[in-house]
Amino acid sequence: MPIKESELILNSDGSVYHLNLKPENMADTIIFVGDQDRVEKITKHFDSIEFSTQKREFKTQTGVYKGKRLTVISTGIGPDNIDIVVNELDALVNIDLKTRQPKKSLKSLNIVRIGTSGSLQNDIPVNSFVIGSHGLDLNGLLHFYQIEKFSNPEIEDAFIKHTDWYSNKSKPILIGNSPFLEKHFTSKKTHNGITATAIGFYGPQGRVLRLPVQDPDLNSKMDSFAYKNHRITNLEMETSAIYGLSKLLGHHAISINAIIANRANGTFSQDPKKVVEELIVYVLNKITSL
Ligand code: R1P
Repeated sequence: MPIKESELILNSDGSVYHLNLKPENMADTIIFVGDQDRVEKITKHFDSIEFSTQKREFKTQTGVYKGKRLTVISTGIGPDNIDIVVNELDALVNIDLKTRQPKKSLKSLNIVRIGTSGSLQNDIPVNSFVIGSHGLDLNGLLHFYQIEKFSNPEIEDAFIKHTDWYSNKSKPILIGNSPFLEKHFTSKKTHNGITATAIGFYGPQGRVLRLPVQDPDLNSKMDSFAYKNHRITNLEMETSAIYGLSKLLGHHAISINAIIANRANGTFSQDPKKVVEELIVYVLNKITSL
């Protein structure tokens, strides 16, 4: 049965609904950034740019960097946007948009997130890079899919117990990264650990302006959580969704965050633009040999 027009929505030019992309517009190796202004901070390093488009917060450029064809796309803020971006990118490569049927031979994309994040650990300072060994879904998105086979119940249960997780919130789910991408991007410069992914910036990350939060101690409980050699290094808003949807759809994903705030000691980078630029150069240097 073809996928209905209401489920896989195409624009009049045949591009996918939110991303405004056609299959030929995208490379197999894709860099995700949150901020649409970060796209050109990456593509300014390219030798050539063949395609650019933007709809809402989703800005895309495809071009060549040192012989490697790359697509850079901004996802905006939050796991809800990742649901749109990963599903539409997968449709572009793994669904025949004319027949509206999944293809027989499926393609795996390489997805690398270059993000910004707050560290939860004193020993992971501002201006460092963190690779998410796992994404910890604290936001509920992955419960809408059949994610069980990729979850890690032992660590999840230990986390729920350690934090006395409030049962009215969605159950945390822990999803691993792509081990081959982790190996490729790990170096002396990177810290590796669990990246927790929140549904919001203020209450869901324990920031109190005028509203008290349900559990004011949640960040410090996350900071002290340990399971075997795993600990939670940082908190942001996209990684678990990227890891979970990539696993489900058969893509490889890694999330690398520039640490611009340290929530454990209250410091903020004096020059967040510089650390993001350093992370861009770091990723570009390594991505050419993928
Ligand atoms: C919040 O300010 C945003 O910044 C972080 C969070 O995950 C959230 O998207 O990442 P990006 O800089 O990649 O957007």
